[in-house]
Amino acid sequence: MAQIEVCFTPEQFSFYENDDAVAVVIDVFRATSAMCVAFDNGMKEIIPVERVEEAIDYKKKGYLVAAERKGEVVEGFNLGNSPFHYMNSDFVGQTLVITTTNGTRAIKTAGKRNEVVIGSFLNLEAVCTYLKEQNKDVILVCAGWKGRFNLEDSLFAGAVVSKLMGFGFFPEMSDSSIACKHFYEMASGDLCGFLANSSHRRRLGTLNLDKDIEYCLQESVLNVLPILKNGRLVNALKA
Ligand code: 3SL
Repeated sequence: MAQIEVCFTPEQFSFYENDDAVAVVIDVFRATSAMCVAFDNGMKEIIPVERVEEAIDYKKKGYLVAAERKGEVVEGFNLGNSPFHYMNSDFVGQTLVITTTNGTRAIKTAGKRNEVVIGSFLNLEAVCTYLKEQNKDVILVCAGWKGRFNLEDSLFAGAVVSKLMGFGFFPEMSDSSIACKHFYEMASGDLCGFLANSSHRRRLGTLNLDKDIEYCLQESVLNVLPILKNGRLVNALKA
């Protein structure tokens, strides 16, 4: 029977020794949500990089590059991590290079060993449909915040567990997946309210990014499935 586990920070990923599992990388606020929006608006591929210096090198080579630190667009760049930056038909067929505080690090960490799929509330259904079809072990990898647990990524992990069960797929649960499922079931119906006092929600709130928060908490509104292939994310559902 397939197992499902939640890894709460990229720093803990090495403890989850399971090369055959599908790793779903989660950064609800906001990296993986923004990536889903970019693909929904026709982006051809996304190259995640860990360091701002790498992003600068790509920019010098003429690439379209986004960089976020502390929730803000890094000086010298025009694009950051807001889903609203990517609601634009100018991106059709383009390649984006992106670095974010935690999200791109989580992708790079998981991608060294496992198949990587990008998850956010926005593409919840597409992710769960894929996981059910694969019938493999799953590691839900939360980006967290600088090595710490966060609530919104864990909520999404719980949403995946809950939805898979709704699809009639019953993986072997770990304590982490049971806990996250409970979180999600407590919050379901008012995700925004449940997260009212969460650290990242407060952090983004001070930057006047409440509309990003509300946008990122919509469930299954985008039919995209970003997967990592040779260091680049592509939309597996693109016709
Ligand atoms: O940590 C990250 O990768 C970001 O998504 C953080 S923020 O939402 O842009 O603050």
